[in-house]
Amino acid sequence: MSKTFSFFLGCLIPNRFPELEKASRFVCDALDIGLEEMEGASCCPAPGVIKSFDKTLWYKVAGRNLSLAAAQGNDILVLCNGCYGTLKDVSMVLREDEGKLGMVRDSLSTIGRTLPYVPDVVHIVEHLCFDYGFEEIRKRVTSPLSANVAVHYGCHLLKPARYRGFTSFEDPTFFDELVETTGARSVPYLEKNSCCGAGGAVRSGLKDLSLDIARKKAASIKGADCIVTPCPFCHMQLMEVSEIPVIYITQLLGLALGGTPEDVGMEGPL
Ligand code: 9S8
Ligand code: 9S8
Ligand code: COM
Repeated sequence: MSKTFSFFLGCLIPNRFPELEKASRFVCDALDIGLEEMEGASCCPAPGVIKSFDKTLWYKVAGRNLSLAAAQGNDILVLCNGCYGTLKDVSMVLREDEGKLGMVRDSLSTIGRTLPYVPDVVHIVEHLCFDYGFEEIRKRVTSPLSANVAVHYGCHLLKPARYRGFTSFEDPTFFDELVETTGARSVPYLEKNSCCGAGGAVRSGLKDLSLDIARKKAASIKGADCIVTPCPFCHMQLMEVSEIPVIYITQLLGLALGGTPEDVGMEGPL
């Protein structure tokens, strides 16, 4: 077993996209990545919504989720850019700012919880690229793919830059490289680095505008067989406007690692 994480699912995957959970468990199993369930985990809470309205509440609720992982002695693995944008960023702030750490600890003590240390938080894409490693993944690919893929990074995987030391948000390549370990080819497109339009509560508040942004993005994709996402929120948004299939990174990887479409929650082959 390479490493065991507390597995944070967030809201969208259990409620709308259980197939992304299935595919992610398949990939972690195939790569020997250990997952421990986080019983009692809540919404991260979503950065674009709660952080914008009540930052103190945002720290406290995220702190409670961090405390569940700390009780298991693990770092946290997330599958969603939004969950990463909250839990990673709060984890970093609490390690830098004793005042905020004290505030969160006081709040946790009122519900009988503690935060003995601040767990690190990693996105599954970050873990696979920078810790697990492309070489190790390539060794385990048994069914190479030949698809042309439009890679969508989303925002929170790349920003804020001060907490994303592993990449540049101007010209990131790590996700493309991960996709290409499967044999697929990442194709360039004009709006590649732009937002899907959903985040920051734009989809909830201004749905037409939000979908216009997504349509502009999807329309700039040429010559791809599918879009690959690292985020269930982007996933939901792009599915609504895309003429080509939208799949999640662990679905693509799962197929290359020998999974059947059913193993990765797909109705049929790519
Ligand atoms: S949890 Fe509640 S709404 Fe969500 S999926 Fe990702 S961000 Fe965190
Ligand atoms: S949803 Fe996921 S990460 Fe975000 S804010 Fe801009 S892009 Fe789509
Ligand atoms: C986007 C999450 S992944 S949020 O809308 O910014 O909270």
